[in-house]
Amino acid sequence: MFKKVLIANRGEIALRILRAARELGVRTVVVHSKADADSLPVLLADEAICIGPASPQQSYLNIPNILSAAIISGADAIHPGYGFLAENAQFAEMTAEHGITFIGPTPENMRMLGDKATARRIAREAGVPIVPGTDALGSVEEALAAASEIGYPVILKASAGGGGRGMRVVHNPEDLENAVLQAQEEARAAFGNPEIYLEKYVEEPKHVEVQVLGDGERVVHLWERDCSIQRRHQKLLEEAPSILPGEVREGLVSAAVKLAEHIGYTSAGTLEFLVDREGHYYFIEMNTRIQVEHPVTEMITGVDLVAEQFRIAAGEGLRLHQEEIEAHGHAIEVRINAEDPERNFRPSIGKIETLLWPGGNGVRIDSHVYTGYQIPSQYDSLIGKVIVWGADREEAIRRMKRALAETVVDGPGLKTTVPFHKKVLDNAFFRRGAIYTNFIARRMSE
Ligand code: MV4
Repeated sequence: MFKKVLIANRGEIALRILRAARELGVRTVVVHSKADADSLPVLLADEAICIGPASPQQSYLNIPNILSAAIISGADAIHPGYGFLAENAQFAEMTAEHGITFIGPTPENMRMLGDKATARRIAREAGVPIVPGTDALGSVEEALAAASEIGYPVILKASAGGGGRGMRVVHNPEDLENAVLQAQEEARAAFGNPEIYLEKYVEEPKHVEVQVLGDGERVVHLWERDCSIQRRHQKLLEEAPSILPGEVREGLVSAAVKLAEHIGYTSAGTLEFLVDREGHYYFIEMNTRIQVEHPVTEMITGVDLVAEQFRIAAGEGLRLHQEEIEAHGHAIEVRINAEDPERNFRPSIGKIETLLWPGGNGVRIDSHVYTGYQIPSQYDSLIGKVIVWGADREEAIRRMKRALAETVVDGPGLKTTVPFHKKVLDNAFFRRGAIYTNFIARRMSE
């Protein structure tokens, strides 16, 4: 196992990684920006190193400063968390060049799956269902031909995009030429790569993702999560397992393992699928990182995914076997964001004056905030996650309602997503599992 890990992230995930490291007996170095000098992971770490000013470009994305901090502190591994440098193949490569282990997938894994058109090709090769569509588009004519064969609506996606960025839905052939040109231009501006591809647009799908762990030789799945409850591609509530027939769940997880095995995937990864009303599932993209919503999987399987990332990176191999991974009960996570749901989820920064997290049976809190904490304005607005486990979905919902009723996150002008979550939990469509990617737009807009 490693002696000392550098945690190249902030907020709740920095603390989550720190906790796993402590339990494994690995010393911790937390790097931070000036704005995060009094954050909880910084206060709890064995060592903390300031790597730059508040702006992410100059701190959490500053590769020379992060690598210098790792070398100076004598870290033998770096955990990137999610976001920032987590899916940056070049950063992983540079880390290795300095004799430091990157706790995550190989740079090759990241490059192959980071390009979404390539990820589609790999899925097809592996025999995993993908949405009817194209490889990288060569011309407008090619797009027109493909769309007329597939049928409208279609969706244009940037190969270098992902997570909903750079997508465009097209409903008829008259609009396609302009949409292609605009999508290419947007992709060039946003990602420095104009390449786009086309897919059939799946209407009102469920968004279901499969958690996998691989060691380059073997892959296991840890079942799936439903992440349909999102707003503008920001997930708000996630649960495990999904509300799907057993055969569909079995199909999804075996497709995920097939794809991940096909490329010799290493570390924790998530394969995203769309599931339509008929229960057909289609692979859309793979995330080569630990995800925000990983705790719901940990709650139903009892596996510490971050600790497993450490063990795999340390060369201990995958110790889990598929037969021993059992899913029990139901878990739900809600994201507590410093945002005002009454004002279009506008970020609401401020100081936390009163903080009371829930507790009791089956409740887990992953949060880096404390009483007196000033929420910095430069980063995402996630201030914590409440995760509950119940014997079944009903119990998990009741427990989450109980937990949120105990929760107090208050301060001058501070608003959070807690009241919104309470309404979701009482929504009749949510309660009967009628959740699709349009749930919030369709069922929660008064
Ligand atoms: C789609 C789709 C419908 N059809 N692809 C959005 C996030 C990105 N990972 C892929 N996304 C979508 N891709 C086809 N062919 C609908 C979405 C989508 C969506 C997906 C998951 C969760 C929320 C979503 C909200 C709107 C659209």
